[in-house]
Amino acid sequence: MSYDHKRIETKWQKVWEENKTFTTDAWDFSKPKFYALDMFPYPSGVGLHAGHPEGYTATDIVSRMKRMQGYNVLHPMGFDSFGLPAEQYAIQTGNNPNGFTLKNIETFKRQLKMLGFSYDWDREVSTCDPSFYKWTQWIFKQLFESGLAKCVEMPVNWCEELGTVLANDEVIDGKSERGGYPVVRKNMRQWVIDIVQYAERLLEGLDEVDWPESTKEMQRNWIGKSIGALVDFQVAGHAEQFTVFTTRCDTLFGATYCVLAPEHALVDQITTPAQKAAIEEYKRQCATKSDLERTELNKEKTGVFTGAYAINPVNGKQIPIWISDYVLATYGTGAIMAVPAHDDRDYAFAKKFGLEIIPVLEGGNVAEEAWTQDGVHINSEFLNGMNKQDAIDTMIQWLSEHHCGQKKVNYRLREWIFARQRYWGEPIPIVHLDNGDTVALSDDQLPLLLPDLNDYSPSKTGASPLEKAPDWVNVEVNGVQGRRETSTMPGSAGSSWYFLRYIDPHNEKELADPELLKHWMPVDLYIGGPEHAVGHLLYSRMWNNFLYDKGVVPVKEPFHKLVHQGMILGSNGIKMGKRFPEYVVDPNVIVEKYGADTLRLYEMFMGPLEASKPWSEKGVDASRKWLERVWRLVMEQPEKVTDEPTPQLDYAYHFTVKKVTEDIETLNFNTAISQMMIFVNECYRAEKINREMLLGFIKLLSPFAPHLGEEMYQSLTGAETIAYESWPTYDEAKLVKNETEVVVQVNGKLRGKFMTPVDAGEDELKEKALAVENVQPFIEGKTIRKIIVIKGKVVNIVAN
Ligand code: ANZ
Repeated sequence: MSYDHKRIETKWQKVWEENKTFTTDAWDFSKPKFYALDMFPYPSGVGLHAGHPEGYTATDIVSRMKRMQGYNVLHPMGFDSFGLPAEQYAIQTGNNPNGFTLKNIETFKRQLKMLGFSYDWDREVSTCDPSFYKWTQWIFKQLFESGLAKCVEMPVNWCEELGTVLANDEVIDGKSERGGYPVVRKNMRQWVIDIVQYAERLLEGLDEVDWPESTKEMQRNWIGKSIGALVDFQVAGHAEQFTVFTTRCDTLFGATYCVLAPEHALVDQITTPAQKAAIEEYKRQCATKSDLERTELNKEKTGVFTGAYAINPVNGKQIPIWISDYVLATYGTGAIMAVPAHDDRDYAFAKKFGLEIIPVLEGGNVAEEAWTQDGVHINSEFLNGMNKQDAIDTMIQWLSEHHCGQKKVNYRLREWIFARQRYWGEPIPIVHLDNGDTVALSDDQLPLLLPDLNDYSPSKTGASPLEKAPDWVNVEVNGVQGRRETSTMPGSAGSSWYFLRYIDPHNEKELADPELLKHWMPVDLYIGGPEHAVGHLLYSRMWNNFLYDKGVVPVKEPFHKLVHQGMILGSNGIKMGKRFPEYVVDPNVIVEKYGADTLRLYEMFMGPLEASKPWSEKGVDASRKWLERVWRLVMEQPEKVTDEPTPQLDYAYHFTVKKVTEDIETLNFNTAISQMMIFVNECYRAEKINREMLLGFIKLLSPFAPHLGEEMYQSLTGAETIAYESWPTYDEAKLVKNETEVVVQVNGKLRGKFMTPVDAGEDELKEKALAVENVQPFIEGKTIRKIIVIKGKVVNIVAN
């Protein structure tokens, strides 16, 4: 019988499903635990793409090996099912996005099952399912009650086309990440989560985890810790003062003007009548620019004088106050002291507008450019002669003593905007009472379900579609009338904690049983795309740290080891996706034609897991051919299999067991496959194969090609499943190569070969070479002129 992938794969998927082969008893603490997690997919309308199986196969291989090694493995899957695409569909069709989402989830599930992943489907979660989002709302409530979730007036990224506010990581070059629509800054009342409170913890935690260094570095940069000082400036002739954040308070004597962000609250109050029109016009222009555009170093500096002056606290000098877009409202205090002699942006600005430049550090030539390196302080009274660090310390001391400043650690990390003016998300379980109070729903009112609507579209003014359900919006709490919060949570809400729910997905009393959480957390291996490096992977760390503080989860860091799979590129090396439909590889088509085992094997053989790799149909074909070769070896040559030892395969077998085991552990799947290929070649060459070795090899292969593994194993042993058979072990003693193969040439042509101890001497090799059966006819009746021996490799007989 030839290798019929359709028959085998359908058969085993049915067996696994019917026998619940991969159901995990989470309460079985008798074995060591292993939690292998995939980043769950967003169930889009188009189904799986070729990129999904890559990471999913990797965790599946590890999970399957770990089970065979005696671990109790938790390997779940679910769906990140709230979000914009389903919502856009709802707006276009007037249907509730729920139905569309459920249909997509069914498609995804069918495809995931078709690929033979060993998920425990009894643990499936879906973030849009009320039994799940009840707990998302519950966590939000804890954050609210801890003062970490709050409603504040703040500048936000407003996308009119999508009718919603976007997080910083969803805005690229002033356009929405999804759809590429223009995004402007606008002040709005927003729910935010004060992730900045966790900035220091999030930095510290990075030292504990086994993550790619590049991802840790991205998180560090995103958090952007900066140690500096706050300095207060009085506005001349006004009662008001403003505060600047500076990392160089030692240069205060060189501050010759101040700049407020155009959105700074003080601008309108201090602007003189003469400057009013110019200031207004400038503010309007700035609203359309992204932070990135605004702070770009090389761009022409722009700005407008407010007409007001600030008093430099250190010398009482009056210096002009400007506004400019190079100062961001959202960083530091939204105001700076400008030291043009020692800062490039300030220098360019001062040059353009003819502002004073006073050097306070030795070195450089301020007539030409800013001096941004270190130097001894000059023109700075009590700092003169000091180096940078001493001067900073002295100045902070001076500022504190004079009550006009203090040391300050600042983070680039912003509050996490936690609201969307959209329908398809978790309702925020909050009521704004008519008496001015803002209250959370009581636990027994959770989940707060979404109402059905006739029209799901957002409004261009920023009002949520939920406003269209007055029966839902208007409520009474303890006799007080109020209105429900109508914005919904962002897409990142459910994904910030889903890994906890898998551990105890049907618990109705708690988010998960504390004892189970204690046993199963942290996740041992988490695989997913690098695009989540600063979004999801930072948010979920914050929630987990918060839940740790609340005593809900047992560890601070949720993901012990993290790996990003590389991108699968089109065969021309271009990223596959919507823009290049001709290069999109549909996993359905590959599975139909070649089988899931071939697809899995191929995606693991393409190259290192973390590298980007071009797709090649030839490569798929070659993977399939190799599986057929394995099939023939195991299934079509019964006479080759023996219970006797086959010492010539000892080395190859034991080395293969060692290599494949270690390579799976370190996720070097491509080299594991190469080694299995070498072993199969050895088996073809050998006359006989010991049965135990053959079974051991099938076990090694089974995590990669599980259907084929099951089928071959069953036909040799009658076993019901290979999934919990014990993983092969190797004998260290057999890893010493004591036999080697020597080839024999006659007049340079290959004529035969023989096995010999690695340390055999020259005479022994010559003698053996001459005795090889196949060599005989080529030397018969000839005179042997010379025999050249390369030890352990070749014997060349020269004869005529
Ligand atoms: C005076 C000064 C003198 C500065 C000097 C630098 C060099 P990091 O390290 O990134 O935290 N700054 C502060 N708030 C800002 C805002 N909202 N928008 C734009 N720039 C802002 O940078 C801190 C420095 O960036 C601060 O120190 C401030 O300029 C500027 F020789 O103050 B400095």
